[in-house]
Amino acid sequence: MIGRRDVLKALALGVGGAGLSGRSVLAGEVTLPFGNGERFLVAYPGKRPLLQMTARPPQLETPFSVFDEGAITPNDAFFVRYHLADIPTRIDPVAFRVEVKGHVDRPLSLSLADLKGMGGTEVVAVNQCSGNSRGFFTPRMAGGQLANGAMGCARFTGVPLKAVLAKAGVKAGAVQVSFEGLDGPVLPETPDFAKALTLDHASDGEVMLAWGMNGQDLPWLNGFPLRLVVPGYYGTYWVKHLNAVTVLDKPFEGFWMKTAYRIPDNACACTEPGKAPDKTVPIGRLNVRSFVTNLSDGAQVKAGRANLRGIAFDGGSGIKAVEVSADDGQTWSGATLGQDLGRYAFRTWTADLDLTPGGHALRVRATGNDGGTQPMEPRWNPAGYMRNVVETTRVTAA
Ligand SMILES: Nc1nc2c(c(=O)[nH]1)N[C@H]1C(S)=C(S)[C@@H](COP(=O)(O)O)O[C@H]1N2
Ligand SMILES: [Mo]
Repeated sequence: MIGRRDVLKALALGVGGAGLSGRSVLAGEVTLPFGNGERFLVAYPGKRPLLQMTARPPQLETPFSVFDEGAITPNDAFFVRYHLADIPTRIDPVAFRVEVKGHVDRPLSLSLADLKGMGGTEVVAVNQCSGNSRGFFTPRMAGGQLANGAMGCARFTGVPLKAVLAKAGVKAGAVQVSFEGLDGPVLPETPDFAKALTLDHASDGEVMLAWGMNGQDLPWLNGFPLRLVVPGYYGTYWVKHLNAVTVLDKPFEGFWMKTAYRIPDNACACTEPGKAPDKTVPIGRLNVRSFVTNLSDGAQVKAGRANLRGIAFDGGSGIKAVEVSADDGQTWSGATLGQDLGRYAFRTWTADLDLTPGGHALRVRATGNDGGTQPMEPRWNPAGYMRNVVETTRVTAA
């Protein structure tokens, strides 16, 4: 059934999409607190001004102040990450199909209407790029020099991948499921972006094919009209513009699993700075992090009682506790946790601290229900992934 609204939408997105880069609007400039940190603030279609890391493909970071607005990151502020420059600029949501194929009994070609007919489920989950905060590492490494804005938390609506796989009928002997989107490389030598999950993970009932984000269609640059949502896992698995789901009877060997997005195979996922690891494994779950959102580094504050506010999250065990320190981690006091939007979501917190006149290194540390916590010193690895050091906010009270 083709509704009038759908037709209008296809046209509007087609026109907007065709001029995607041409339509971006320069709205200012900011300097991130590390070398080569100069960024233009650019408004892309459907987005408020965001920090542009690259223009082709668009890679946009969320201004950190947005995280002080609450646990849900607004669609127009949500960060954007692409690997390949040939991103889709025209998609007809009525003609769109996702193919479910490979080691299945009944290959499927599903429209958005087919998927929506399978019922909507929701999850509030954090999408964070593996390289979020990479720009703060020393020694520095190659890769996108991101501050802390390559993360966001949204309410996603979709259908469990489990239900889609059941409809197709997974054949005995299947081991993994791979995922591809509509974007592609500009040069034929560049490997197309594709990711894979084990069949067990793909069938856990939580991995989702999502069409909705915060009650609206997915923003174009966040994967319209369909993306994979892998709660608790790094953004690299959250394939955008998802148009192919392939059940495999042997492990996936593609570049983006076999070569890229791998971490040292040890408990800290780290190496001695400058050293390569002996052995690597694909990156997996988010580690635990926390941030102060209402005070920025270098702020001047009034001496006396200070109210701190922030967010915390982990890979899905849920936040058990947040603590703050006004003396660079010598003494700690507990914060009060805000509303629980689920174990994959940002958890807001507040805390009061007494600040004597003078300089203070404020620290914030979260602990997950699984006992995971944050290190006082950053852990280094050659790709600059998974930074989760206890953050420091230096303020002067007067
Ligand atoms: N099709 C497609 N999906 C993709 C990517 C991509 O390059 N192409 N990048 C991945 C990476 S590395 C991240 S961090 C997330 C970012 O999601 P966002 O752009 O919606 O914030 O998308 C993932 N999905
Ligand atoms: Mo990423």
